[in-house]
Amino acid sequence: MKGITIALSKGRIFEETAPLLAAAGIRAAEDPERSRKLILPTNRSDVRILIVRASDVPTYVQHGAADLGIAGRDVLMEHGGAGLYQPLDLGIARCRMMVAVPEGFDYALAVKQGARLRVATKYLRTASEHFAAKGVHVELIKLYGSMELAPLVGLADAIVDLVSSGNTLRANHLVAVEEIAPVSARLVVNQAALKLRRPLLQPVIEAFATAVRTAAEAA
Ligand code: PRT
Ligand code: MG
Repeated sequence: MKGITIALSKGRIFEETAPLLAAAGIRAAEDPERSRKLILPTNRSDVRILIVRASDVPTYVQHGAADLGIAGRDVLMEHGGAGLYQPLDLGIARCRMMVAVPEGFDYALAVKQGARLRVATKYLRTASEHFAAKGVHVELIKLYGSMELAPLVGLADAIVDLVSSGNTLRANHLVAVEEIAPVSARLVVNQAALKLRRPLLQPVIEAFATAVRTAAEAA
């Protein structure tokens, strides 16, 4: 494909990206929430959108199956970023990567006593780097979703997960005890594609940058 391929996930990333795409003059021909198509044409004949799982976006871009993609910093920290140029923080899909424990669990004391914490998460790399840097011994338990359940049923002492409103933690009697990183969505670009096809890709990247600046000024 000679044109531009953009990898996006449905849900909050697509919803919050649509206005930025529109500002760059790109509109999906179909709503990905309704369509079952995985390759969406756009109003521009030279631009198409791939609908992929959020955690798969960096993989598509790294291997050049997509030129551009939008992925949360959480996903990029796990992926590691190889082969990806990350020119822009889009400031959307904001949340925080946190350590959380059941209400009443004395996390500070457990850490101080050098206890070996069982931590459930889908973010193995991020969690392992975080606790290693603190010198805390952990047994990481890999889950694929609903981490909040694990401490409630004795599978783990703590979780590492994303928190935005805090409602999910509250509803499950958990409290956040440590912030690992603030998270927002980033534009990622295949490094080789940017070198070889800069005239095609650069205007789109710049249109995104302008849209992000305009949104920040309006806020
Ligand atoms: O859903 P799927 O398994 O396909 O993948 P995904 O969960 O990675 O994708 P998606 O679309 O749910 O999230 C895409 C991106 O949105 C993530 O990679 C984050 O960068 C970003 N984002 C922003 C969030 C949240 N906010 C968020 N609150 N992703 C997930 N959550 C979840 C969180 O894991 C927790 O279970 O929402 C719950 C907490 O929300 P509050 O509001 O109750 O605190
Ligand atoms: Mg999800």
